Amino acid sequence: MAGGGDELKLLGMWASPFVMRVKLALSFKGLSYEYIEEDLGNKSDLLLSSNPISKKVPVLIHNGKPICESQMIVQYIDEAFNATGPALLPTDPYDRAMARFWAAFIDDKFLASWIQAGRGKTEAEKAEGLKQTFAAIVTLEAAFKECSKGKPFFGGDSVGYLDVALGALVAWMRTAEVRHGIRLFDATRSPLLEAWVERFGELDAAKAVMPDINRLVEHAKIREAQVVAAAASS
Ligand SMILES: N[C@@H](CCC(=O)N[C@@H](CS)C(=O)NCC(=O)O)C(=O)O
Repeated sequence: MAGGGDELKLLGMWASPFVMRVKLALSFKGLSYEYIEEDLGNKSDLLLSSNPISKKVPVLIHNGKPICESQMIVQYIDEAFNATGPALLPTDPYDRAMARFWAAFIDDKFLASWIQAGRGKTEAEKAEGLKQTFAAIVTLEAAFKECSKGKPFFGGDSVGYLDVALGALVAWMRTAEVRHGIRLFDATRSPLLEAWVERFGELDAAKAVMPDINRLVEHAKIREAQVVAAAASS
């Protein structure tokens, strides 16, 4: 599959931004793999046995050995296939630490507040979530400036670990724009990220794995209705 006798299987769900990270990393590295779509309402035995801790996708199975958690998987791909395609993590230890730090920030601050903006229990909670999301974007704008060192990507001249971590959310950002008219990266708040998001979306390796936005919009509507119904019945 991946070449050199390696067998790679990815357990995923098409709309998941976490799965998208792994697809992007494999795509940028030029690695081939078998993709297995999971029904998260009826998880396969392979998923349950491969990720007994959280039972979530993505799971990458390399020669029979499962790796879980999107960020760990992308790091693993970069290390296990360091001779294939571009390096994703920087080589300098300090820059590597910074890339990992900002990737954690993307999940713990930016994504967490964005989820609150969409799924908060009250309007006030949602508004607070959106406020925190915009604050996180301003911080990420500064991180882009620091990591890219004036070049087009977080990784410099070519995409790196943070481009993958944040790039996986691009399709969902476009979906939010279509559904709610909210443009997260814009010229006033984050001009560098606004330019980055366009540049990233134009990459062939990214286009190859990005989900269709209309399909994502429909999926998001259904998910939202399910969340509302679950909240009403609890
Ligand atoms: N921190 C995990 C999050 C993965 C995650 O939340 N996956 C969702 C799909 S987007 C999932 O598998 N949900 C099924 C469940 O919670 O049972 C990662 O980065 O891989």
